[in-house]
Amino acid sequence: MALDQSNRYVDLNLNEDELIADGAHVLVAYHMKPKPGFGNFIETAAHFAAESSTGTNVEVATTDAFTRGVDAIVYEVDEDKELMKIAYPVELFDRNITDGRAMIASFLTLAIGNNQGMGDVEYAKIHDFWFPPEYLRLFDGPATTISHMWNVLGRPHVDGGFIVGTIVKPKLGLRPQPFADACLEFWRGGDFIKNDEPQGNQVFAPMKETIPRVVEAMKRAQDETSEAKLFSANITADDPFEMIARGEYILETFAELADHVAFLVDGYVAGPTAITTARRRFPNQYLHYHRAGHGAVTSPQTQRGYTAFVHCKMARIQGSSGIHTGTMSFGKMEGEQADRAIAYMLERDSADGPYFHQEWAGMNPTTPIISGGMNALRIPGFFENLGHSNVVMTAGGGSYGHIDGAAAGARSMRQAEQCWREGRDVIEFAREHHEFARAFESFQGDADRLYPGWRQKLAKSA
Ligand code: RUB
Repeated sequence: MALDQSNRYVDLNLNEDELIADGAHVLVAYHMKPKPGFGNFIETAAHFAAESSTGTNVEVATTDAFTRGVDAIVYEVDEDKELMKIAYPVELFDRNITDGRAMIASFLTLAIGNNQGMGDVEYAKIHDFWFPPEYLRLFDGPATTISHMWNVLGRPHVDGGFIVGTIVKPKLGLRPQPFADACLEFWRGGDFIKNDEPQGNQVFAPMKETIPRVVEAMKRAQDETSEAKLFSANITADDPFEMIARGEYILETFAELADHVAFLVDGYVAGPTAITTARRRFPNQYLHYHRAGHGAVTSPQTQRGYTAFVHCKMARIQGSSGIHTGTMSFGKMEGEQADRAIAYMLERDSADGPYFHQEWAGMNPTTPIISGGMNALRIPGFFENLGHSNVVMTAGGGSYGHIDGAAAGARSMRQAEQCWREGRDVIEFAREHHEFARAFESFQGDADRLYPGWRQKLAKSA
């Protein structure tokens, strides 16, 4: 049986409203379950708070009065709901020696560090957290926002609307020219292309051969359509210097089109160092946080780690201009309609999480990037659920899988958003919009599921 530390690390008299008004603590809400055969809920929670702040599994002689003043304290528990809330004094978190700023790595190391492997904890997962204003403002936040892209596209910088995007598919296996050709084809109908997250500098598609051809494709697409086009280039690497080298090469190669470039960083696998490298070294570029791998800790099937909501909220704090938020059950990845709360937490200045209300105090917003199995047929329902379309949507299969090619796929997505925005009947709208109608032929499984009887209804009008 572990040492009972609840006298020191638990204080159920602490009041959450007062903690928030005082602004001296970071608050974290976990779902936690003690391992059978060890301590009860309170004892385990106390050990958890100890291990996540000033303590360990035994008393240590070096603890002094100051140390006790920065203990993390369990202030609320509900064993039936497996809920445990912990207040972490802000002083616990590491600051940069260069500029005194805060870092998400330190938050993670404490709030979701050693506690993930404790022998007396069956599992624990962060479901929400709250940063006080004085701590929040020590983080970078986004430098550029979706307004930057709307400006480049020549749209209003507020409510500039839907950005139609894709992911170059196949995921891997295109050589430089076929890759650039795939870009050109999509850009004939769409706005924004991102590298698929593993695409970078493969030997069969070296960056220094691929990027110049992408620039040519962008110029040609812009000439043909008289519209601006955007490209999100993957600069992810283990080594920050490699990321910088890639970023500089890409900007130099796009030259006068450099503001049409976003930088994609695989922020879950490469971590906060990679995000911060891009945020600080390239503050003029739109920072596109891709989250491949996050399901290992965020999946609803995983009882450890943190939720997708928590992950996305951290991405805004770190300075991501946009992050993938999932498709809220309308695409191919896990998710539910209520995940729209993730989008609201990213875009608003004041928003509710599952446990805490966060005031962002003017920190720039982060764009929800909607991706994963989307196509035109899924779009009207998606926007109905979200309530607005000021987002980037990237559909790989939904574009390159369109029966008439990627340009038609892009147009079908734009039409689908228009259909929702104008509140039109989907079948009637399809009768007047060829590419949207052809999306029914292209994605017949979705058509049957979402619009039963579509074949007869569309044929009737033909
Ligand atoms: C999209 C794709 C992306 C996912 C990642 O391709 O596979 O990597 O968006 O998921 P397609 P998420 O459009 O062909 O499905 O966006 O949830 O992080």
